[in-house]
Amino acid sequence: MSAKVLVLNGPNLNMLGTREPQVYGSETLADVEADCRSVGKALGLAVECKQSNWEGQLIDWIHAARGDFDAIVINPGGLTHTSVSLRDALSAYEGPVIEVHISNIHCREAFRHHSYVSAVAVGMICGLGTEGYGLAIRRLATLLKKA
Ligand code: CA2
Repeated sequence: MSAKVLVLNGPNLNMLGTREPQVYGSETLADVEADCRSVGKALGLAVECKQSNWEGQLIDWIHAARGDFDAIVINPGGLTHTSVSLRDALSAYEGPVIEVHISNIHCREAFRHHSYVSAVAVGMICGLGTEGYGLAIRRLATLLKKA
């Protein structure tokens, strides 16, 4: 049976491709999710993608992922910089987590420089555009093979 990877996107990422292309590129969320599924398929992983604008919904999905998904890729959007609760949920998840940001959060406003999530992730990719998601899935394929 294929290992399962959950790709989570947080608040406002449903707006991808509709505004601020200079920051977030021109791909839509549907494009990004299709790319994640296709990278996963090529690596023998089953990839499921979900997006919510609600912190509690993301937390519920992370709880439900325990025992169901082998790994998580998450772009928590603005919750990255604010949410202790999201970090606590990820910390209780037993599999590897990779944090992804489309933009380079360190080149932006000071309030984006700190992430509550990074400390509970095996790694973080930022500033590589939407390609970061596929790269995160590649790394998880390596980690899951080793496990
Ligand atoms: O660079 C990233 O991926 C971010 O996680 C995106 C968040 C931002 O708050 C983080 O600091 C960095 C914002 C997501 C908003 O996405 C939009 C996309 C297109 C149009 C409007 C918003």
